[in-house]
Amino acid sequence: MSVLDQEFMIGFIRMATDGFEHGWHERNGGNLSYRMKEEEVAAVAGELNHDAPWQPIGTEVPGLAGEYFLVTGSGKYFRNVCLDPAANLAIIEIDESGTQYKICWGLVNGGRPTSELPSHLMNHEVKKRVTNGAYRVIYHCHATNVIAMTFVLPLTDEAFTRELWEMATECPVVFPQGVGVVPWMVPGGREIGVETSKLMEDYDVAIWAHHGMFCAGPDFDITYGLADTVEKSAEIWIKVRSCTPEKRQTITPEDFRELAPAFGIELPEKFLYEKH
Ligand code: 2HA
Ligand code: ZN
Repeated sequence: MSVLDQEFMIGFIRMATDGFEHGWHERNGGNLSYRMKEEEVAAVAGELNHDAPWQPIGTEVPGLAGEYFLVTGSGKYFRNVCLDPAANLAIIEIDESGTQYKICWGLVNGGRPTSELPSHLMNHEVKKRVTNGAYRVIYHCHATNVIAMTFVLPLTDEAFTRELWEMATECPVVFPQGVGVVPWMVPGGREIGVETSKLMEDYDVAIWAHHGMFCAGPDFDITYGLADTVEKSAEIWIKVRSCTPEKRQTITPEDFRELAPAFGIELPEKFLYEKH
């Protein structure tokens, strides 16, 4: 079975297409990466080419030594992924020091892995460690309403988590750890990756002010569903704020405390502060 027929490839392409259709990937915006399972690497081994030169990642991820990732290409459009995966995606291998990568498949018309490779790999390294290898997907999208919120709310984990939770009862169930926020920073480098990956120690969602968000998860469904849930909540928040400066009623800290045991989740008290 060819690389293009593999289940992980089909899931990856579907997620890229869904994200584009949702309006979160204008032009070359956003990027996606998937840490392949050993058996998936073995299944496509005959199509991987190891002749390309090693290239610097721009950061160190020793926890990912020897891993293989399917990633979107830098400057490539999510819109085009489903039409020509081999031109817009790459499978890369990480070297034994965790400082270099090599393109083993894809980008057939040239190119490099996503410009956010340092952030993706640093997030993967944290998530692989804290989930004992369960998490495999890192997704960066330019979700419209989440970006809009970063012009209005204070850029704190507490403010964003609480407002997003209040907008839909399912939200604290879907992301009980809350969300982290990175202030505006230059994208594409190691520094923003360091700040984002620190947040990934605690959260599955990191919001980049005036830019977008990163989501992490074990598979494509859960990671895409997380981004979708956060963005829908942000859309409700923007709609409410567009109607009125103050909510007339909402889900209260007491309501959240009642919800938590009913759903078998723990909601950190730092998000259940009294307002005003
Ligand atoms: O253009 O989204 O953050 C790709 C990006 C950079
Ligand atoms: Zn971006």
